[in-house]
Amino acid sequence: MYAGSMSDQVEFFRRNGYCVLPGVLSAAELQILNQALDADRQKHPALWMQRGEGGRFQSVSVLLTQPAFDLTLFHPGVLPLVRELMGEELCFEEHSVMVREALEGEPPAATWHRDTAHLPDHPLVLRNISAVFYLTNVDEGTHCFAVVPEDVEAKRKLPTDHDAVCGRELHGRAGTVILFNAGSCHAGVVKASARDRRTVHVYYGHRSQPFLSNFNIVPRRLTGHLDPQIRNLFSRPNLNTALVQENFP
Ligand SMILES: O=C(O)CCC(=O)C(=O)O
Repeated sequence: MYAGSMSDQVEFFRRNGYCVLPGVLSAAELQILNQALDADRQKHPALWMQRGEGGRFQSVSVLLTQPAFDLTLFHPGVLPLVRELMGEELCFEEHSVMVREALEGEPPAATWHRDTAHLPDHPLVLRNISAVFYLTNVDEGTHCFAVVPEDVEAKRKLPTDHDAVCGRELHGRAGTVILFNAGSCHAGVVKASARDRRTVHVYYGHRSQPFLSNFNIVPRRLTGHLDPQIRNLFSRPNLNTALVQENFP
């Protein structure tokens, strides 16, 4: 079930730079994605980068190996709101899947940061938006995503500080999606936890802006998708994807 109407979510996002969408993924979708994640870590361990932080593993390659993850790129419970917030120039930027493993003992300090700059001329000063899909339950006792709320007026001053005094931990059941302005200060907060936390991270941007990163190669089933609305999401490829398309027609 979604909390509130789309206009409530837009207003909350305007005042805070993020919003929480509970119950987006069904039990069946969660099962498919968790199984695909397990299969991928088993089959392609070399693609899961160990990124420190007490057991952070992340793959930017699952679009190549596990098409099940396509549903996180244009989920009907997420994409219409993303389009409403971003506008019609919306395009895909980046996709990754992360596991933060269970951890005994002292957790590392959170690394607060902003992923991108803001876009001064946009109504929400929103250059890039990120959707974080929780594939496992996230609560006080698990690793979690946390964000510093910031309203549009504050964002118009184009802040760059990493002040996390007011950081807010966002908890939710598996299937919850967090949408946040990637220019907001945020962190993964690691806890001493008996459970791992699994997430999918999708970034979107504007076609008129330079691409955000060069991590992914987007497969042809997406760049050539039969649905023009979906195909359009992939119409401003990053350099890796453009080179593959150009040199391997
Ligand atoms: O682990 C998390 O929830 C946050 C990760 C993060 O900050 C990032 O990918 O930029």
